[in-house]
Amino acid sequence: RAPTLAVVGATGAVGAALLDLLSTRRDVYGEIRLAASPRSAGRTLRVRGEDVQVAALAPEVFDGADIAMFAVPPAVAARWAPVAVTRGAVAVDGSPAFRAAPDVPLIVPEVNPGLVRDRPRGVLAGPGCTTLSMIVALGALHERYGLRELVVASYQAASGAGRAGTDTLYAQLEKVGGDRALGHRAGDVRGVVGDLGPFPAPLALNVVPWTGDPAEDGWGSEELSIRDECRKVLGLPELKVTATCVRVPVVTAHSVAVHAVFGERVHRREAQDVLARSPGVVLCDNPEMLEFPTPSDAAGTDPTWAGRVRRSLDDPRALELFLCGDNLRKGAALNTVQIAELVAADLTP
Ligand code: 2RA
Repeated sequence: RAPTLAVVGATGAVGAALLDLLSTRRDVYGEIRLAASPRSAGRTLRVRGEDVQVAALAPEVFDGADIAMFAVPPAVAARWAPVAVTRGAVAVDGSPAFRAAPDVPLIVPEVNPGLVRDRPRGVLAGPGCTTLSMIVALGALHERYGLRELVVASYQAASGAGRAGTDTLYAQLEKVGGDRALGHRAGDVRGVVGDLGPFPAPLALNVVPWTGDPAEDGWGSEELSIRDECRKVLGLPELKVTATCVRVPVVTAHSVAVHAVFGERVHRREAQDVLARSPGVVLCDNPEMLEFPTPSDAAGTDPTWAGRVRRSLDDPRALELFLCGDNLRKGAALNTVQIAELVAADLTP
């Protein structure tokens, strides 16, 4: 019997991407059920070309389900994933709720697919969208050269902060649009954008060197998460990772500038070949023709886009590169769908 899938959080932005992916990828499921908060229950959504009514999230949603996908805030996942497991499903969670738990594997199917079979709590997690914007390309380079150290700066899109982030960016852009007097004096943009939404400073006509919550010693939580997640996914608990997270006025698709140090000498052409041959990565690296990845070209697409590949001038073991990936697709929905497909294959005799 093909596995039964329950999708929890079907009505959010990531949920919409999930349903799109479930409708366009190879169909490995029998029944697909949709569930959401009581506020969104009762709506009808289209999946695999059929209308499916969204049920209110309740324990019975998981009865007979083999796999439960969660695209919900961490508190909801923390409460309901164990319920799904108790009712017999494997829970696949895209939220931060279980990422750091030592008994929950952190899966990126292109990098560590074998770990889906090891699920002591019945829960599998995927990393955050910023890690997912770079880890497929970095995993491929690690396999060839042996990664020793990462120094990264993110350029994170507004949609990473949810619908409130996107709404705030559009509202601010409307307020500053067309005013050529703006952006020349300290504080003039701040004076006109009004509501900052989820951001600590204006995002229109600006960049903001902060995402996540305050952590110790001046670090932001997202910067620490990137370090933890890269270490866990790559199986390198001692990997040196330094991240600086920056929000930019882009709607969708995160970008990351990477300085990666390896255990042996790297070669630009070979590194480009490694990236070009890696499933899930598209090499776009022809700077002479002004061809490189940009977030507006990566939005709405599935792969990690890799470009600006250079061997560091002062260290023959280090590469510089620029990566872009859609934070709602590979950064959230696609990774969850890929994990669930691996589980489906594992459950299907
Ligand atoms: C963001 N929370 O703020 C996301 C990253 N994980 O972009």
